[in-house]
Amino acid sequence: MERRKARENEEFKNMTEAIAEDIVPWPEGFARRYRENGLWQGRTFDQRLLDWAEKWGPRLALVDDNRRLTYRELAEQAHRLAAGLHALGLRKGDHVILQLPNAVEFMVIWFACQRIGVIPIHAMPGHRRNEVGNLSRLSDAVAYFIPDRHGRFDYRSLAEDVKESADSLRHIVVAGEAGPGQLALAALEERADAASNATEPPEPSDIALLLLSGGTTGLPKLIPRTHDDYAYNAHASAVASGISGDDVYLAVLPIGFNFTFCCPGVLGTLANGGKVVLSESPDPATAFRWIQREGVTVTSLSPPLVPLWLSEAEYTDCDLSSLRLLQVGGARLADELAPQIETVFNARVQQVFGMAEGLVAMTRPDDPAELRYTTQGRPISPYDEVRIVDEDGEPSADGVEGELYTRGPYTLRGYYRAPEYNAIAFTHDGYYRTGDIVQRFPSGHLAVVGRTKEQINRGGEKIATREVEDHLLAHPEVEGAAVLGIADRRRGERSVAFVATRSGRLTAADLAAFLRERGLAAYKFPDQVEVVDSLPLTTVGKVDKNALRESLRENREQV
Ligand code: OOB
Repeated sequence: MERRKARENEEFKNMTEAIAEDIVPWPEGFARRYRENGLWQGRTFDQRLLDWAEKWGPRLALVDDNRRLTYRELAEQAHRLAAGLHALGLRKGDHVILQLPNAVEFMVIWFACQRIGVIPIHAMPGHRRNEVGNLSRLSDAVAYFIPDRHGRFDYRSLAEDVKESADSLRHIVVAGEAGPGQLALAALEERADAASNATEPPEPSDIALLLLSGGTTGLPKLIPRTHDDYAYNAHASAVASGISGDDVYLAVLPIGFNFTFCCPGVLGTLANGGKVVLSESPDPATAFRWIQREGVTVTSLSPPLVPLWLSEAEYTDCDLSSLRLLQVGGARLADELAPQIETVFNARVQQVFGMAEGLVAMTRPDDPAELRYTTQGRPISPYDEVRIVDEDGEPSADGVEGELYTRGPYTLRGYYRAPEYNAIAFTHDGYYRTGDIVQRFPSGHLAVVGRTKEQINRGGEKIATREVEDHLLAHPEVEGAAVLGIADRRRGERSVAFVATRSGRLTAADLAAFLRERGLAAYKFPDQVEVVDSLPLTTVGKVDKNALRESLRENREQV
């Protein structure tokens, strides 16, 4: 255990760049413009929650399998927990990791943090020791919030494991039954001290949360989002989706995902006095029962769920007639599925092309069918600036595809603690290089046609190929590793690992066991492993991924 801890710490240190500047703010001129034009409203999330509780007190805000909370109850519970967190020693600017399923607790903890300026980091349910450990070390997180068990996985032992190699983690807080040395969330609420009311609240321009980037490097990147910018993201998304107080939003994708949380998702619905229903599973049978029971009007899916929902809809006895808008995003939706969604659900499809880094594009419910079905929408804000460039970074001619660069009122200006990476991820005038290849139509709508970044999009789940390669290379029998994404009917893309080994004895199962031992999230395990004697190189000595891709094609043709 000690050796592993030392190794993981060492590996992390070697890979982390010199930490100079934590956060890159918007230049003053931009910030002033966003404020003067009312985009940034100068309210923190705690102030907003209080406003909502005042306006819509007795209305239902949140519903899950076990609880139904009104706006007033949500505010009261968040405030009580904020006092409990304060009594525990959490202070403004502290980082905490949230890894909870879709349940009311997520929101109570989130708003409790906002009240005292504690910054939540949204981890995904599938993340394991590698991801949570790296996040903790990068952010010096002091607390880690987990369920006891979820989806047959015990998060309490994961937390113990993470704690071994993350020195900053002082508290493991468990929604449910705590393990030895861990704290039960319910007990925390009772600890409340009044002193939290006296602490200095956060500023609207402060960081409210850190989101995880899909990543292109060996290590995770964190995205700072301020109260001002994130509230605007929720607002502009809600306008583009036509959200009102009559809407009922169903969260089926993980709540910590930016799409589900803020586009317009949970926050955009709450900001308008609607009701949010939290489903523990995206399975259509479960979701359809929610739709019928709560009168759901809007939900969001990733593309691989669409065929499952379409086929279940043919047999279901549930009444789905309340549904008016079905959002799909995170990966490219096949053109032929979009019209099917509208026919089968008698609802509008809304394509959403977004990123944790900021920019969100959406088709609008009243766009012509052609645009709704074949594009990924146009930016949600008139202040979003979009540039499409060729390989030299020069503007592409109109309609010609190129890499998408963007900056705007809710798009980051730099990753957290990553000055060296920031130097390449942004242009000198602050545009974020998205790594997405898009085509822009005269209406401003974008179609995502490819990618320059070293990333696999496995049905919405992002995998940095470099990260998986680094883990494979740590295996003593592995001499070379190359991971690439290939087209897959169900997920859009799947991952293939080419592994060079002298012994030739390695199997896919050996490698999966090895990656599990290293604590890598299972969705990053290669879907297919090809053991080879050596990897082909380009003339400059890099692994020739095009040749590998070609060899897969040839193999397939021979079968
Ligand atoms: C969303 O956020 P991330 O951070 O997990 O991933 C962002 C990347 C984009 O840069 C793009 O490569 C891809 O995911 N992407 C899409 C897409 N939506 C996202 N590619 C094609 N078509 C789409 N509709 O995935 C995300 C965040 C907020 C809202 C929606 C999605």
